[in-house]
Amino acid sequence: GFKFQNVDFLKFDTLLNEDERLVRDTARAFVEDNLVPIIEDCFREGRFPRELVPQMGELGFFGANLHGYGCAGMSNVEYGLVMQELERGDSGFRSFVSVQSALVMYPIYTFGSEEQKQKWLPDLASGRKLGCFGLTEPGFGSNPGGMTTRARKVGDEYILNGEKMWITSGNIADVAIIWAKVVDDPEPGKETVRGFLVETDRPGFRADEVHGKWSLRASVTSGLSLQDVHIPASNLLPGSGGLKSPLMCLNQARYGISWGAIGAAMSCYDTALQYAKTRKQFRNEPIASHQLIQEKLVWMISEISKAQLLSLHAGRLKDAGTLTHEIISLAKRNNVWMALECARMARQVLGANGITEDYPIMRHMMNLESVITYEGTHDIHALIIGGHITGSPAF
Ligand code: TGC
Ligand code: FAD
Repeated sequence: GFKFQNVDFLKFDTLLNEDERLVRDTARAFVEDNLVPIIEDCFREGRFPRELVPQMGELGFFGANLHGYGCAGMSNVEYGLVMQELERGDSGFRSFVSVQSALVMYPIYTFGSEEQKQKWLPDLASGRKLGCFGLTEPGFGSNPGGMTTRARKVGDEYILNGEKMWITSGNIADVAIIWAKVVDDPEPGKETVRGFLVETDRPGFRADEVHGKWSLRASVTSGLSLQDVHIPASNLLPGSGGLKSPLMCLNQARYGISWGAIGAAMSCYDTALQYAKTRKQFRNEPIASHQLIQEKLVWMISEISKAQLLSLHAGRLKDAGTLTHEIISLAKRNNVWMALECARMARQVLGANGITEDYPIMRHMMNLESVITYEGTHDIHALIIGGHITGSPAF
């Protein structure tokens, strides 16, 4: 592989303030020094590099855009730039941080009681404790509102039953945020989706790792089973209520993914550019001098540049409190798609070398096949945007 050279066609750095550049450069150095040297081995071996967790906690990467409780209190643009750099390393590695931050810490921060926040957030921020987020079920992926997991209130406990599938970090989590329909809530015969803190050592809770993935191999993915899991009533996230609550968590994660995908695309583009400048064919000149190679490189840098502006705009809106979930859908959908196209083009620029683990491209490509599916598939985001602009939901 090649040492990463900054990708900045648009003088994008002039749109960032000093703090934002500092955070980005810190995350970049962390990834170069710690993740890049081991990630190919991790991916091949199907191993999550857990040894990097304490250092990430010290750098403030977990719950980076939350305030207090040991969190770094970064702006949303800074948080996005961290995600970009982590995914420049590996999408699976970034997924781990997305889940810990956007899908575990954010719901505790937003829907939790003061006691729950004090108990969990500092340990999750430091990485002493890890979490997972259980929304998807074997029969309900794009349509989580159909979930069959149920919680029944019995005395001062809830009893949970159900199955969750495709749960990132399921086998390494100390705590699972489980979304379930509470029966007879708010009145007999009705049901409301709510979030629960489920410690993973509770009797009846089981996590089984998914094997045979050709994507996100450096990330743990699990099926969860809950059979008569008793939890104290105080483990309910009291501010949660309705499908809107998990969807609010997804907004945080999808926003981060829009930045992360730029990182994966940058890695592919930078590799292809450096390769094209050195590889010679036909005229004894680098393949970078051929028009068709240039066209691919130009497509990539054009799309990366547009994606940077899109995510930065979304981040500025988020910092101003005016970002909508439809804009997030547009950014997630566009940027993951463009990253996957970049990976496919970059792979071709490298010819046969492109299929090996000597370069990061094929790994990014395989990873991005998950990223374009999770957190709302490419097509589901089209339907979210389409429903918004036409007023006719087409699900
Ligand atoms: P619908 O009737 O449209 O909405 C229910 C209620 O929620 C509101 N709402 C939102 N609120 C906040 N943020 C959003 N993004 C929201 N979208 C909708 C909506 O206004 C409504 O509120 P109210 O007050 O009227 O009740 O619900 P629906 O059942 O028709 O479903 C709509 C749909 C398709 C948008 C949704 O279900 C969806 O997004 N499906 C995709 C599922 C998904 O993304 N799952 C992700 C699982 S987690 C994961 O993949 C982690 S990967 C690891 C990593 O992050 O790296
Ligand atoms: P389906 O919903 O079955 O969709 C299959 C196809 O049908 C897709 O192309 C979809 O776009 C299309 N489709 C569905 N409905 C419609 C429609 N109405 N109109 C047109 N087309 C439609 N979930 C969690 O809760 N927590 C996690 O931590 C988590 N991590 C994940 C990690 C990985 C590696 C992966 C791959 C998934 C993860 N997921 C997680 C699950 C992920 O969110 C779901 O896979 C995703 O929401 C899609 O659901 P599905 O796979 O069941 O596909």
